[in-house]
Amino acid sequence: MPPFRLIGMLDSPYVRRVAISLHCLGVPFEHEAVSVVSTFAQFQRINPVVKAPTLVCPDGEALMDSSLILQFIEAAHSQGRHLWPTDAQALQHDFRVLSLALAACEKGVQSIYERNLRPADKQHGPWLARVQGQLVAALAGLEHAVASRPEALAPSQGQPTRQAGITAAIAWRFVGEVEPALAQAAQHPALAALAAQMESTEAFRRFPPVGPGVNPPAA
Ligand SMILES: N[C@@H](CCC(=O)N[C@@H](CS)C(=O)NCC(=O)O)C(=O)O
Repeated sequence: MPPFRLIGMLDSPYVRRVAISLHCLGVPFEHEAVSVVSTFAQFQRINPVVKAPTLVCPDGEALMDSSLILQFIEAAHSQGRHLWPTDAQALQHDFRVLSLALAACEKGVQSIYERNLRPADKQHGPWLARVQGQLVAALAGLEHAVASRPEALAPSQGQPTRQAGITAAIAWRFVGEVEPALAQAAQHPALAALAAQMESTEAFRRFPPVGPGVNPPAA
């Protein structure tokens, strides 16, 4: 059977979290760096819905949504390995962290789509301000949530072990590149420290957030 194929650019925080998590879970996969923007038609041939990440299973069935992909992998293909705590209170906290990190990613994506894909004369300032305000709130909540239990989310013996820590670190790096003025390390010291620890692990270095970003397709 061919391995799983992970389709999408690693500058997408969603693709990157799936790549790093699959690696940490010991699940073999092939990564195909296909962009939803600059190589839309190529992506469409793999998955007509054009959502990154797409996970093509060995039988050809394509799955979407990073959280669903990871839920499926941990349920069926990780040989008992998982990236979640078993204690109910710790799990609740990890879900809080993950939800804030995913919200920050979503608002970052909306911000770049508004600024980079929409023609300048069609951009809507109040919408961008709303999105940026939500992004600031998500980062503030994430900083607070990470600061309350930094050690639990940090890598252990050089390995990421918690999905919440992985995605918080990826979100921080992503938002820092998309909206650097909003992601200041001085205001988010716990998040910046967690991300620095994560980015130095082998898993994070193996899957750096490279890609063209969300540039408009060539005219
Ligand atoms: N909730 C989804 C979000 C994925 C997402 O929005 N991916 C972007 C790339 S960063 C995408 O597919 N954009 C193309 C589109 O939505 O048309 C997930 O967790 O996978």
